[in-house]
Amino acid sequence: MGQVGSYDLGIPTTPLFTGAARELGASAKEAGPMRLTLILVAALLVPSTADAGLQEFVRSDCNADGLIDLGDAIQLLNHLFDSAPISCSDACDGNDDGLIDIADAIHNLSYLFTFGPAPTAPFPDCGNDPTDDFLDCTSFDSCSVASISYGLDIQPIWDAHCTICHAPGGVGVLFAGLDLETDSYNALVGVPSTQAPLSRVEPFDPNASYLWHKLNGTQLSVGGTGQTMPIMGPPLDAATLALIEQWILEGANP
Ligand code: HEC
Ligand SMILES: [Ca+2]
Ligand SMILES: [Ca+2]
Ligand SMILES: [Ca+2]
Repeated sequence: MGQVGSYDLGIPTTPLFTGAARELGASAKEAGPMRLTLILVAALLVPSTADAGLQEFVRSDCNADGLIDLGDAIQLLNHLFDSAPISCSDACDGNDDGLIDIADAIHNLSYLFTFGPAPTAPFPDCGNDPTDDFLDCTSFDSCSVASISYGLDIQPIWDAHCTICHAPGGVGVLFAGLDLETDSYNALVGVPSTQAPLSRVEPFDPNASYLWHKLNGTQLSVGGTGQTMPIMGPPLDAATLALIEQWILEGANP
């Protein structure tokens, strides 16, 4: 067992097995030959169905942000050449051959830019991997079931703390153009701020959401201006802020 790799174990180098070895390569390099052997043996003993996890994903969305774009190819290349971590290897396997390699980046780019074939299922909706392999998907946030309801959980916060100013005729509408009473969801999500070069709410990204900075007093750090919200009222308590943060992290769903 001193030898390392698939050959001395008498295992044929099927694409599936090569995939497992490549995936394990980065961590095994530091761990040394003995450890690598153990990992390889362990990988062989795991029945291939163990990989059919419950975490749903969208193929080709390698950085799991809910969008298929250039960022996915970049994430993949960073992973291959710089060992950048990925939370869902299955999603990065754009051509679904059980390997994460440069062919997936090419598949992704040719789909985006030259009308190449679309990724196979699960795509474009969330789902499980229909073809078994050694790749893992430990987490994929944009396919997790949202637990926060905008109408039930978030709007009541605005009603209690904000609409005294942010309703038609109020100073928050007059001076910042933000109505949090009438159709507040569509006034926030993906809508540019009137004060800073950010969206008011950017799904999945509190730090790119100007509203989040206005609530935390960090509006100046992102090129914004004015008071911390709510003006005149006490700041929102930690639990309320955490709820708003979670809502944004889950994708700012309606
Ligand atoms: C007492 C009135 C008042 C209250 C209460 C208030 N605001 Fe404001 N809000 C303003 C005014 C006036 C501005 C513009 C001047 C400034 O930013 O200081 C503003 C600006 C904003 C902006 C910037 C909008 C943009 O497009 O850049 C956001 C976001 C905001 N408020 C959110 C809130 C939230 C959320 C609450 C409740 C937690 C709240 N405000 C409570 C008066 C208020
Ligand atoms: Ca993506
Ligand atoms: Ca692949
Ligand atoms: Ca697969």
